[in-house]
Amino acid sequence: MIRLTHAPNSGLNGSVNVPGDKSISHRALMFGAIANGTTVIKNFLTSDDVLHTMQVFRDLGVNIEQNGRMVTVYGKGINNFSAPQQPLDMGNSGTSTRLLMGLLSKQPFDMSIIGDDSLSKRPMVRVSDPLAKMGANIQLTSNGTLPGVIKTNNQLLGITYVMPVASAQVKSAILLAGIQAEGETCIIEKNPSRDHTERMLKQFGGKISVQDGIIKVSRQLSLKGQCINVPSDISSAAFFLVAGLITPNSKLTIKNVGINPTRDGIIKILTRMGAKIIIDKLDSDGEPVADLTVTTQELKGIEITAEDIPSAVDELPIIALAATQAKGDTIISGAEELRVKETDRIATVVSELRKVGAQIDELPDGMIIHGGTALKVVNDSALLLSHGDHRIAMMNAVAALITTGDVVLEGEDAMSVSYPGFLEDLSEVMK
Ligand code: SPQ
Repeated sequence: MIRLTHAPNSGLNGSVNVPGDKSISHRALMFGAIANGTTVIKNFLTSDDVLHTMQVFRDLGVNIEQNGRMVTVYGKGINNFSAPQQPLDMGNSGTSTRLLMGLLSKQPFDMSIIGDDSLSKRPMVRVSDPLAKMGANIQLTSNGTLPGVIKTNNQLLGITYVMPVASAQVKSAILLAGIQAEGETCIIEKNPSRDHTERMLKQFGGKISVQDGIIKVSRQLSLKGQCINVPSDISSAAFFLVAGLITPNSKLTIKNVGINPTRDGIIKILTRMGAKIIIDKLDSDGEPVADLTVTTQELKGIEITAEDIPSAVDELPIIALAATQAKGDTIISGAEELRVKETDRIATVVSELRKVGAQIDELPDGMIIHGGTALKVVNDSALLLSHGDHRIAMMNAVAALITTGDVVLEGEDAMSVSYPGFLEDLSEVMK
């Protein structure tokens, strides 16, 4: 439990290097492990989720060296893993679980998979079902959740799969099985989700075709180790973008942020809300990157609908906080996926922001945020909860910056899932 800090009258100022991208760090480990030869990953995110993926590969016999944010993976090729001696522990990480179900769906031994309480409530059938159609055998609980077992399997067949929900994790699981399958695997996406897996497969020398929402891969087992520069995580940068916009007298630059067009919904949404974000593009050899600068600005309420969601899905909690400070109402719809994240993020955003006076109505698939509310604790002090969810913990810390009255946060440890050191970085820009 910690007491959260209010922003000083001089605002938030300076520049921030947020840590490496979580989605890309997971994938760099995965491709590094199944490639032949050495992969060097720079600006690797050393957060709890990604360290769980790293431990899984060590349990499978892959040699991985870590020196701070530099990681070296000695790839074995996909057919040379060793049977793990204990269950593969995914911790809190949906990305590890779902992508690894696909990647490990054709191995000559059984693997038990477990996760923490939150992960053990999240839906996994969305991945095990299409993988079963390809020939995989993944056993889950009767609720379709972890714990599970990825059973021994020696054959996968390509499928054509129309994505029922926009999900990079489902898409990536099928692609990672598809590169081991006989025949072609074809995925049809109506609303594009983040494409880091597709980009990284190419970077490792793989073949993939992506056109008009149709993604095709076939069997390819000779990927080559690479050097991967991980950009800073736009989902972590989002907290500073919003903090800089809503805290009086602020000017913040967030350095070297990944601005992949399938991830940059936060920039587009805040721009539609009236924010001027200076985007200074930088040279890069992989994913596009830029320095982003914001100053305190007036925002206006907007409508955020289903097609906006995939590229900003993890940023909706902090966008909801920004909307409490905008002029007019913000309506978020088509965001029912938020209900199956680390927490039900519609319920947890509404419950926590209401404690500091925000006016929010909960909808089945989103929320209506009534803007222009000066945040203040409702009684003498507010006890905000992270509910064990990193993004809710950080949203609470940013809300506290502009809240009148004492704000205490329970469960701040959750931040280490994606951003260890968040509170330290925040206090640096308050000096
Ligand atoms: O890994 P996890 O727990 O699912 O993490 C979250 C997050 O907030 O960091 C979601 F709760 O990010 C997902 C994201 O929501 C990471 C991800 C990826 O790396 O492929 C894709 C998104 O999930 P989905 O279900 O839309 O595919």
